[in-house]
Formats: sequence, structure tokens, C-alpha cells
Amino acid sequence: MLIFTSDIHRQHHSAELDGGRLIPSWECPERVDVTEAALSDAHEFRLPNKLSYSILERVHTPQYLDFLANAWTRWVDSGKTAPTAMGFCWPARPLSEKPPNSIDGALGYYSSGADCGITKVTWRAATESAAIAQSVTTSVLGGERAAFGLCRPPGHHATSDQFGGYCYLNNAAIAAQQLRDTGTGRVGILDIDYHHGNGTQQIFYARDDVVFCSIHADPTFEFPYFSGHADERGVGPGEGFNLNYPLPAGTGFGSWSGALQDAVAQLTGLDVEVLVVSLGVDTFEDDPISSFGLTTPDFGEIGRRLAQINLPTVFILEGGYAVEAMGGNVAAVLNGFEQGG
Ligand code: SP5
Ligand code: ZN
Repeated sequence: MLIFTSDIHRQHHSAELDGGRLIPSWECPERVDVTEAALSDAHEFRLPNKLSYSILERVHTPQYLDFLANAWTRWVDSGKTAPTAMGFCWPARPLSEKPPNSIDGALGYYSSGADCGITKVTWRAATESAAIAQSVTTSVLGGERAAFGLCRPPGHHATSDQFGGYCYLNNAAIAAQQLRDTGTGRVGILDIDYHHGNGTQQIFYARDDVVFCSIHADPTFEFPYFSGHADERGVGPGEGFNLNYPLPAGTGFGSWSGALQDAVAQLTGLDVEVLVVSLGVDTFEDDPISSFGLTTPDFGEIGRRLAQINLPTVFILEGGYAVEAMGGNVAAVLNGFEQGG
């Protein structure tokens, strides 16, 4: 399979507030190294083409893009010396949501939490990650059966105007929008990361041309906490085109794959023409921040099942924090997909 990747991400490593302490983020550069190493034998690597910026404006607000592009400079200009810019105050219920002028206020306004922040190279890394998503999509539009983007930073928690959950630009949404803008009919996004893809859900919530379908840890106990319940089914024309499968802590492959089977049946029934897979492997049994019990062979089976859907497929990397094992888990999905037809 064609794999798009780049070195630009390497210097981006945010801090994250975890259990009351600021730590180097679980979302670290080594994730890509390990995955590249595990894929190198059986797959072909390519660098992305230059990002066409206009696609970002189809998914994110101009104010948010302007904020992301300039946040680091504003942080430094405000006299701060910490290597990660983070907010500490959010427009929580029932406060005003008027955008503030100060960098501290803007960091709160344009983010959903303190599990990540903005470093000197975040904008560069996030736009390169989006360029990877765009190149993967272009190659599938050009006739590839499937291609994979080693996107880092990940994207599915980024809404139209908020970063969070290690995500800044929503790579899967960018892929889906690019497909729509170039003549693809209805697009299906299948999000199998451990966490609910709240950003992708928000971006397409009122639309019926992109179906969002997510299998994830129930938000009653897991991040992102405020999005991902089964009764979130879309609004207006989008009603019925947003499908959530929240699952309990400790879920193993038996019930997880039951949810997948149902999700695939629903997607197939909605006449989807191209599939975008938000591929997180943080459902792995040894993931340090997650609670599901999937094994490496289970990831191979997931790949085979995804191939059986029999649609052109754009794979976008999301989470996965068991660094040593994640390469093998991603490889298992892609190899299973190729075996599955
Ligand atoms: C892309 C993606 O998978 N983002 C996930 C973001 C999760 N951020 C909150 C993580 C909280 C982790 N707390 C772990 C405590 C273990 N000691
Ligand atoms: Zn995740």
C-alpha cells in the first residue's frame, strides 16, 4: 500500500496536563518512527505534495486558522517563555463566548481542554499532517484501492474552531471534504480510534453528504466526555447520518467487532462511495491511556473486515500510545486489508 509520511512532525511534541501534572505528551514523535519501521518491508513510502491551503478553509473557520497560525508568536510576544502555549480558562457553561483579545483568553476560546498546547512548530507540523491527508486522498481519487497517511499530529478531536485531544487540523474531515469537492458522492467516515471523534462529528453534524460513524469508549467515563453518546444522531438534513457506538471500559474484540459489523452494515446501507478510516490503535490491550482489550491479531481481522466493505479507502492515522507495539498494530490492519482483497 502507498504510505504518505514526512519528517516535519518530529519537532512537535506538546506538553499535556495529566492527573494534575504537566508532562511531555503521550502523543510523541517516536510513534511515527516505530510505525514507519514496522511498515517498511511491505509498503511503499511517499512524501506529501504541498498543502493546498484552501481545503483547510472548507473545514475550519478563518478565525481559527488565523489563531493557529499566529498563536506561537503571540505567546512569545506576550512575554512567556514556556515551550508549550496552553490556555487555563475556558468558556464553560454558562459564560460568554465572545472571542477575547488576549493570547491567554484566545487559547481558552480556541481549545477544548489542557491535554495539549501549541509549540513553536505546531502549525508547521499540523499543516504538513493535513498535506499528508490531502495526498492520500489524491492518490485514492487517482485510482489507488487504498492509501495510508501517517498523520502526526492526529486530527479527529479538532472541531471547526477548537484544538484539543492532541489534534489541531482535522485530517479525516479534510480528506472527506476533498473527496466531496472533487465529485465523489456520499463519503463515509469510520472512526475506530479508542476515543470519540468529536471534531469530525461536529464538522459534519448537520450534513447528509458525509456520514460519520464512530466506535469508541463511552464518554460517560472517557475523554472527550462531552460528545459521543448514542443519541447524537445528527441535526436537520444530517439527522440519521451520525452514528455513535459507545462501549464500556474493558471492551474486548468480541463486543467491539459486533459494533463494527453493525456500523459497516449501516454505512453500506447509506450508499457511501468512498471510505475514510480514522485509524487509531489505542484500542490495544496495552495502551497506556486506554481501557479496551484488542490484540495485534485482532487488528489484522479489522483490516480484513475493512477490505470486505469493498470501497476505495483513505486511511488516516489517529491515536495509539503503546509506542513499541503501535507499529505492529498499524501494520496488522494494513496487511489484513491487503489480504482481505
Ligand atoms: C488522537 C487521540 O487519541 N487523542 C486522545 C486524547 C486523550 N487526551 C486525554 C488523555 C488523558 C490521559 N490520562 C491518562 C492517565 C494515565 N496515567
Ligand atoms: Zn484516541
